[in-house]
Amino acid sequence: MTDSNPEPRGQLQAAPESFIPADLVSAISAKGINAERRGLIKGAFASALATMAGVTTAAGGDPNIVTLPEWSTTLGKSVATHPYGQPSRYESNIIRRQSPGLTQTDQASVAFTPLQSLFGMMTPSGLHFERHHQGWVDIDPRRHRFMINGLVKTPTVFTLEDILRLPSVSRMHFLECGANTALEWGNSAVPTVQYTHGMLSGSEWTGVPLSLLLERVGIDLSKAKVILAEGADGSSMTRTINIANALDDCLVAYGQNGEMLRPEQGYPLRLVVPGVQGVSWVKWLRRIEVGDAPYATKDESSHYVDLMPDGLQRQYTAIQEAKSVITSPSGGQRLKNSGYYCITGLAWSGRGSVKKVEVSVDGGRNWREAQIQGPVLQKMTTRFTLDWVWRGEPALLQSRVTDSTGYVQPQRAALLEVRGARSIYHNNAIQTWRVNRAGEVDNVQLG
Ligand SMILES: Nc1nc2c(c(=O)[nH]1)N[C@H]1C(S)=C(S)[C@@H](COP(=O)(O)O)O[C@H]1N2
Ligand SMILES: [Mo]
Repeated sequence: MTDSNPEPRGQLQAAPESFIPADLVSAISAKGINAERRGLIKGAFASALATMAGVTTAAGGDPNIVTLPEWSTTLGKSVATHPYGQPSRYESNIIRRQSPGLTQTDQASVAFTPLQSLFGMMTPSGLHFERHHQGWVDIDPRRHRFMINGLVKTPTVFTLEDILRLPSVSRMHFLECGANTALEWGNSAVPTVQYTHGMLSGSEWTGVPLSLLLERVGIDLSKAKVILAEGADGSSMTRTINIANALDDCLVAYGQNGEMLRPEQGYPLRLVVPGVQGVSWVKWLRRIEVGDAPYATKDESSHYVDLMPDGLQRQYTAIQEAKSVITSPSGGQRLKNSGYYCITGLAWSGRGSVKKVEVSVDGGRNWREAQIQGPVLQKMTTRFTLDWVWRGEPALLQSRVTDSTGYVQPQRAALLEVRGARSIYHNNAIQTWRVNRAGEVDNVQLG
């Protein structure tokens, strides 16, 4: 499987020395690169600078600085051209992509987030990954209804207007499909981080706390053990959620990154179940039933179970354990020259927050602590960075997160020892990207 349409930032250029403050160079040295190597780092910066200098001192200078481009000498465009803003047309390769090996039909589909091209901790709404069991649906909000029934005093039907009038909160949380990184259980040749980890996105969600709604309809707390959430699409996708989760931080959400949910994300209502695998975040939410025992629906008895080495299935493994991945440099990218690179990636934990991220450039033999780019939020993606000087030698890049419970992300071999290799879901193993002498980065599995 190769990416026939590589995105524009697939080639990474080392930063020239003049971009790097002297104290940063010494900081890189202080963090484990010894004095004798300092000369090499200087050399690497200098060679990168020389490459650039070649451009700027070419006959007559760089035309891009010497000659004014047309956008500096003509009228700009009217605000009327874009009532709803779009990215620059030069960024048109930064898109969700389908994995040819995975999608069986147009409806039972998944499109992955281009993690290699994104910054910070938030996913732009238009690039949020999509996973539909039976296609996305285009709901008329005036005709949409949401019902709570089961073990409650007053079964109630809400309109969207009813929900919008209630007290709301906005919270940032990651959403990860339980099947994210599924292909890495086997000997994967999935080329890019978009396909290995792109069923992960982070957004600000706005909605009514589910606890408030359950209280309002008079939930029978002496009997209630679970809720069943049901969507209005044709997939009959229903999920049992523990009452503890339901009363904790779940939202009946209508907002995503400051505006109404996108249709692909469940417009006009979806359940937000922080820290829990994506399948429980029921989209196009139309019903919640309060019950006293798990419902064992098709999506929790035959699907979304983990086949263990002893042949037994693990059921209701809902929480997304701590996980991290380097998004740049990552598979499919190329380091054009030796020199300074900022290694960066994302870390997250369904059990709390990110405490520490470590990065190895030698396949896990030595680790250095990465810088965490705050704010660090509960059950939300966290950006990390690490300064690195590539000297043109082969490297094996890995990241490893420790979460607020003290749990450490496992190496692949350690995970396989416990889980076997017959699972689909919940693969949170350390990812390895190999850099060869030519600077090409690919996906490899160690151990
Ligand atoms: N009603 C409904 N809800 C659904 C699904 C679906 O197909 N129908 N897919 C689930 C799965 S498997 C995942 S991973 C998430 C994906 O959410 P997203 O498409 O907003 O990324 O939605 C979940 N909620
Ligand atoms: Mo999913």
